[in-house]
Amino acid sequence: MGRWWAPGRVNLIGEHTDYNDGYVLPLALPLGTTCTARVRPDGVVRLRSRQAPRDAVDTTTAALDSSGWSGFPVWSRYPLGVIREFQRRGHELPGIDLDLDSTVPIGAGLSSSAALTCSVSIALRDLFAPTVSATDLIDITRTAENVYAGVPTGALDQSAALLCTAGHLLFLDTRTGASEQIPFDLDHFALTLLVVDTGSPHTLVDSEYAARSAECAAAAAALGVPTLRDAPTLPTAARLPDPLLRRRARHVITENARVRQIAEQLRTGADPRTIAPLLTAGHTSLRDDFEVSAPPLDTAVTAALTAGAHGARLTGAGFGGSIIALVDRDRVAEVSAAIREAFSAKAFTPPRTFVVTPAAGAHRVRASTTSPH
Ligand code: GAF
Repeated sequence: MGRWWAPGRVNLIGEHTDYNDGYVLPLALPLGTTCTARVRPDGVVRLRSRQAPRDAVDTTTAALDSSGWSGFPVWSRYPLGVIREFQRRGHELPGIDLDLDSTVPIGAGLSSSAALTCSVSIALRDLFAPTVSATDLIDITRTAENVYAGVPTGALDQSAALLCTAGHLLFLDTRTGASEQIPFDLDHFALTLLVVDTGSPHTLVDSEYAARSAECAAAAAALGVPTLRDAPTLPTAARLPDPLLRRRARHVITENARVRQIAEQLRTGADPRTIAPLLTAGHTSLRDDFEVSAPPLDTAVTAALTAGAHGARLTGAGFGGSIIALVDRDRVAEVSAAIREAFSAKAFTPPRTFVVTPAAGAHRVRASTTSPH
């Protein structure tokens, strides 16, 4: 028996770039999923989740072929997909009990699903397949999400959960897999990163996300390039006759440039206040060109900026979920209160605000510790 833990994430910048072979810059949250695993010899797979106590799953390793999964609750397709992918890659699993417990809010755009799949994947690696590499784990967990849960995501969330390190941003080129840990010590500059979970469900996320992915592929095809990563300049996008595809391409091209510029500035130890306008520009681009924002997200960003945040933007897929704001340490209470008031004035669900510092990526929890950190 053992316990493993994997984090949720916020993405500082680089949204909807991963499935276009572009750049991302996430950090791991101190919130995550704990997976307690026990090997069993009888081929039985038992899944329990504290967040879905009535949806227990009892099946067998033999039953996990990729068809006929409709009887499994949606949440369980993520861990079952991971188990199935290990099997498909030739790793024999005798049977297992998995008890799962998460502190990542579900539907908040903070990547609760990658925290789930990645905690399970490192448990299975350590128990059954020690030679499986980090790159393989990213592939396995992304496949669990794409094929078994049916969400056509890129690799941002899984890479963040598996590769992030405490105190750092992960600068990742999703095409090559090349990554770099960039120190991100906001405290040194008397700054904080405020996360605002707007509490608005991202209901359209599956259908709209798939639509954005298809639009980006169509824009790349119209430009005659493999992906929008290969259309690196705005004049290139301007050649697109369809205004919708032009806007989608413009977002991806400018967002990739923002990620690289922010990484460049932070790498040299610049005051993070200098990147703040790029964060806000990222939000504007997601709102106007990529059209994935929503009224609670825009309200939170505007209220944060008006109350003195240096920069703010939605994080994750959008359509609801969370924003992040770069805020002076001594103004967090004021900015949080301003957001709450703006939500109250519009009769939105009260938001949940919290401050984060970059946490560790996925790891085994030592038996002697009571906390995963
Ligand atoms: C979701 C997806 F899972 C990621 O792959 C990424 O595309 C993100 O939305 C948007 O940047 O979190």
